[in-house]
Amino acid sequence: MDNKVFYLTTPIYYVNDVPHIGNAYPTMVADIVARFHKLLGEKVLFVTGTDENATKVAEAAEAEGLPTQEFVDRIAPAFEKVWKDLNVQYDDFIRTTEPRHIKVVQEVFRRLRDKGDIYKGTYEGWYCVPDETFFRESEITDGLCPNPECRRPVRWVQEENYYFRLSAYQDRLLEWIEANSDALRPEFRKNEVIRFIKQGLQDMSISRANRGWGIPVPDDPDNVIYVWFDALINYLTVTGWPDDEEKYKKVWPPDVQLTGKEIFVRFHCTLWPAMLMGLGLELPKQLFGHGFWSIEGEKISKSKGNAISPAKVASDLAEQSGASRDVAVDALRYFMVREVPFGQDADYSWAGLVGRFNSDLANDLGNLLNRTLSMIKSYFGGVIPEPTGTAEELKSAVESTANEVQSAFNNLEFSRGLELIWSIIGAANKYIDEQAPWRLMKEGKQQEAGTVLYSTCEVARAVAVMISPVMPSVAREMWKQLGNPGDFESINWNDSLKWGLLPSGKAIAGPQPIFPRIEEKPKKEEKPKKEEEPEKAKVETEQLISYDEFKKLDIRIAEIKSAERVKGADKLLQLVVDDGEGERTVVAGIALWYEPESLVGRKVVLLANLQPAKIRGVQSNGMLLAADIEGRAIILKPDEDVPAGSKVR
Ligand code: ME8
Repeated sequence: MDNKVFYLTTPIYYVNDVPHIGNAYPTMVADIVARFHKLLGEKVLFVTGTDENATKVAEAAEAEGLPTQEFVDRIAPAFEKVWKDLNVQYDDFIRTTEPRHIKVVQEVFRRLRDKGDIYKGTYEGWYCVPDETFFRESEITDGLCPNPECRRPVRWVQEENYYFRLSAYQDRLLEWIEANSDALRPEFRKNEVIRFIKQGLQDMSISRANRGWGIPVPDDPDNVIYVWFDALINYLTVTGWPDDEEKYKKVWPPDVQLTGKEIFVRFHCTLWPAMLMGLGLELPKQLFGHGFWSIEGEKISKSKGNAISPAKVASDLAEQSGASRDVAVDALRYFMVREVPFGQDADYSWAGLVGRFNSDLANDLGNLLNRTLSMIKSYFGGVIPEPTGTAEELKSAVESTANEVQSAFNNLEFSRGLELIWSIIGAANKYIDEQAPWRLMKEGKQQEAGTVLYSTCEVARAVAVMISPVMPSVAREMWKQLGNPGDFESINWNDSLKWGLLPSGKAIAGPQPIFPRIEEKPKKEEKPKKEEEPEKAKVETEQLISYDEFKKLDIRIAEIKSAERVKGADKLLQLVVDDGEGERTVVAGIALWYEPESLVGRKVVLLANLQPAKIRGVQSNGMLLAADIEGRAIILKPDEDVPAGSKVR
């Protein structure tokens, strides 16, 4: 259907605690998916919310000494605040204590009871309160919850309850999975679902004795509806079902439902579709069970005190880098979807985050924009030059990659999509190095230099469009620095990714680095190990240096802090570098091939204990190491981002 709204959901979170980086994950991912579909020109309904009727929520309130309603009213806004802090723009936020939800849950209950799918019986069994789940006798060992993420003691519960006739849906569920190959993803979790269903489904207890918290069973207020039965219905409530038929028709069924792996199999892929079958409603197009984040190799848990708040990570990143908070938030969003293919487990570490920030964002993306804009400033007075030709290799890279990125994002393959975008950034950086606009300028080829810089601006513009779902604030800032080539609010994947839309002749401001690098202190020097005596070389030693002589060389990584031309010397640049211990001046003969501004922030290899020498009146304290290709100097750089001061051995 043409005007079908793209409907996307996250799990709704228990309000027994404020959100940590793990709960933030599916919400951030959903925001990326929502923004991507909006960028494709689709109408989107992106919903998240809070699950408030659980026993564990009531217990958390009791522990705080607060009435449950007051407690949930206090925590639910904390979720909304975190989402706002992470630049998450949902379209609806549902709380399961809202009247609109209570009404729909009772309606579903009534319909299924009238139809015979819900009946009354006595329940006896093992119940895990933290997971709000019943388990089979065969699943319990040592009296502990079988969920590996939980492993807390289960309780024996005996109650007269209402049951949902889940067993009746076993075959239909398997048929549905078989007939819809994309409905459950990733594939390996789909296989888990099939195994689980094939083991045999039992009817499920879906009510509890009313202890003052929960949605009352219609016409039987001594009982409340089981929290999972209630919570899943939130996905229906927000569509306006059954009263707002117009809205419901536009929205239903969900296009993508994201859930963590622990609630994927038995709730989202078994109970939920069976409930919908019972109601005679269409099933979700896709349910995706994502992986879990650990922190520095440890499971996230309150008792370990490692439940980091995403807002705190973003503030730390902003503080340590000097980037704006919005940029830091974007960097966290980028990190979380770039680190592993969506679906797999991942590990968070500060070092991992900083590594991505420095290498992918500062060195690759930031550098592309900064060096392009700073050369436009120096060579073209800050006016975007008119291209005289087309950089075909960049144009076709952008156009073909944009299609691949689109299908990757469509398929929730974010890390692959970003990798593809980064391949274009790499190609553009390489293109600048090879075309060397600074040399073209020296040779009086201003038009050619203009074409090169126009082309790399175009790449930056296309990159801004493509990364905008993941890093909306960064994309906006890049857009601004590129002189606002069109209204950012109305960018669109199909139209904005055509080559050549950047208007030339427009004045732009100079570059303002978006991602200032984060300097990690070099690790303390390890005590030098006792060197093994090298075997006496038997070869001719005249041309060779001894190991002892080599050891005298102090070669290390340094970071260029500033760079300027040496007056009256075409080939020389005067650089101030940080060698890990302090700053020093080095003169390097690279001015023909490197634009001073483009060097700032780069890591280079420095021979630090060369005798100082005066070159054209400037004292040089050391030497930058470079490869010599037919007289052209190509400076060396470490393969990965390493701190200034690291020794080269
Ligand atoms: O289960 N890594 O709510 P919940 C990745 N209310 N994702 C994580 C995570 C981690 N370490 N920890 C939590 C509930 N999550 C029910 C859901 S839906 C109708 C009802 C994410 O507050 C993951 O998506 O325990 C998981 O499924 C969700 O938070 C569970 O949140």
